[in-house]
Amino acid sequence: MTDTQHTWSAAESARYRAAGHWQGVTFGARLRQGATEHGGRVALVDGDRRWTYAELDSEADLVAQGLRGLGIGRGDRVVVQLPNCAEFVLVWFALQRIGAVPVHAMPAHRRREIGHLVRVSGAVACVVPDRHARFDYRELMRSVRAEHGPGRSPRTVIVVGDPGQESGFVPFDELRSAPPSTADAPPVPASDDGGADPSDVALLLLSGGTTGLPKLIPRTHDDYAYNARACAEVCVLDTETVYLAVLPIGFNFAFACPGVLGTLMAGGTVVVAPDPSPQTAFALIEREGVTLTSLTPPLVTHWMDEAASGSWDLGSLAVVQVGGARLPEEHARKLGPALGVTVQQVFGMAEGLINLTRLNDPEDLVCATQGRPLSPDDEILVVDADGRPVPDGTPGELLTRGPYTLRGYYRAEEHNRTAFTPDGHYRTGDVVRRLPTGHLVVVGRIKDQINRGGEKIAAVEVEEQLLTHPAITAAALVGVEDERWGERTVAFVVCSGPAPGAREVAAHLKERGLAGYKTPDEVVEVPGLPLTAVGKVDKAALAQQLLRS
Ligand code: OOB
Repeated sequence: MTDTQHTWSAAESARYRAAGHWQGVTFGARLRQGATEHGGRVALVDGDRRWTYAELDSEADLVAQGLRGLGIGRGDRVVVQLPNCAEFVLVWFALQRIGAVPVHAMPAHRRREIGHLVRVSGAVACVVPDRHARFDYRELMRSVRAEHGPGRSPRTVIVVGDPGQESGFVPFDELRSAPPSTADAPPVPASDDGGADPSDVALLLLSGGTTGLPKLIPRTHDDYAYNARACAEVCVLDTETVYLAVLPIGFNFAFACPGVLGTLMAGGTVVVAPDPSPQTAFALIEREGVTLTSLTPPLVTHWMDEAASGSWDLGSLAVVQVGGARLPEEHARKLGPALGVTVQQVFGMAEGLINLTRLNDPEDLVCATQGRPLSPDDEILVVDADGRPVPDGTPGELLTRGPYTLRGYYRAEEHNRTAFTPDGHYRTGDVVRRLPTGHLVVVGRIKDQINRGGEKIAAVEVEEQLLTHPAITAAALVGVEDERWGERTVAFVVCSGPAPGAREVAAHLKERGLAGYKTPDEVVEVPGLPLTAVGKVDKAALAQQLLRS
């Protein structure tokens, strides 16, 4: 790759290898090993469809052949925007098999986010469903390509289902039936990973972001496999593990903490849930004997309510992980007894660092903290506004560095200058307290991001879009406490004419191509935005104003 890549120093890399964290094996090669070790075991379940490890491996070969036929190869980026379905996993491993790089998009993303991902990553292809949740992804891809002009980028759109008539749109199923090789086109030499190096970028994750649009996070084979394997060890996964993917699989939490990858690396079974409702999930738990799953806090209350109906047998479920946003302590205390499970809090980030409570931690630590770092080599600093370490128990910003935490965002030179300390610590923007046990309590944040039940919203991004409305002359997006979401979004707007209502604002942002979850829950017109002493918008004062009204 020609881009400047910020990565670990040679000394650090040597240390992580010597410690056994980095094992020097690509994901493509790991799948091959899995087929040898666990060949006949069930790896993946989606509805009535099942794949053993051997079948997953040969399916990845087939799809990989089709991808090569489309001219996709080592190092090429491919945006994967699929709901929870087996094809996500199949195409992900097929891309690994040819050394290509999946870019994890979310099903909720729309024209603005996908256009941005395609542009920044330089993606040659996108993988989408035909329709999902009453939304036509082929339309979305048509508008992304139209915006990108004559190059029609991305070149290829792979559609799970019916691709329609558009040129450049190909059905996923066709990839599996690539024509047999001929004398003119000899078979590509068999390879487990298209010649990828374990220190190469294996995938690009999305950051929740605090600036204009999501940043891309490069994760290497070495670092991401360690992430998944170490989480699998903490959760004591083995060949008997059955993991239910309820949250979107593109989300790091559900994919590798330990999620899909950790389960497959342990020889267990991954079951994908088509939606996160407790009814769908509980039926799958009963049918498949699910042992582990992961949730965000807003789902926890729904699950407890449904479990109270007493009509489900959740006996197989042993551990429920909760993360992505702060879990209220009282919910943490109720969840274990309500579902008959061990609860694990997970405070992680796509950038790397994962903290988890351990399965044998005392109840108070499990319920009142967000866990402790995954790796003995995670370096943790809690610092004051001047960057000086604070004593345990005192809140400060969390900085971190370690064997699976990024050292630079992808193609974001300017942002990288401020997102890291000069010695390579990532500034998380989270305010935490560290206990003497090493457990962290998340008490707030300094980044201008709103966490709506685990979905991250960069205030600046929405504010910029609000300003494109003809009547809005100034805007500030503020997160306020909310029973259901933890936080909901309120847009304070200053207007030059009649103020648009929440509905009109929603329609405007949709028209601009913004994902629906970024639409403000409430719009409040104000005569002007209050400023702090240094002239920044005083968001704390705005939040206060709302509490008083
Ligand atoms: C996970 O990843 P992201 O990248 O969507 O969001 C990271 C941010 C953190 O910096 C923090 O602000 C917040 O989400 N967060 C939590 C939390 N878990 C994440 N805040 C309070 N309590 C928690 N338990 O959200 C993520 C990635 C991997 C595993 C779990 C979550």
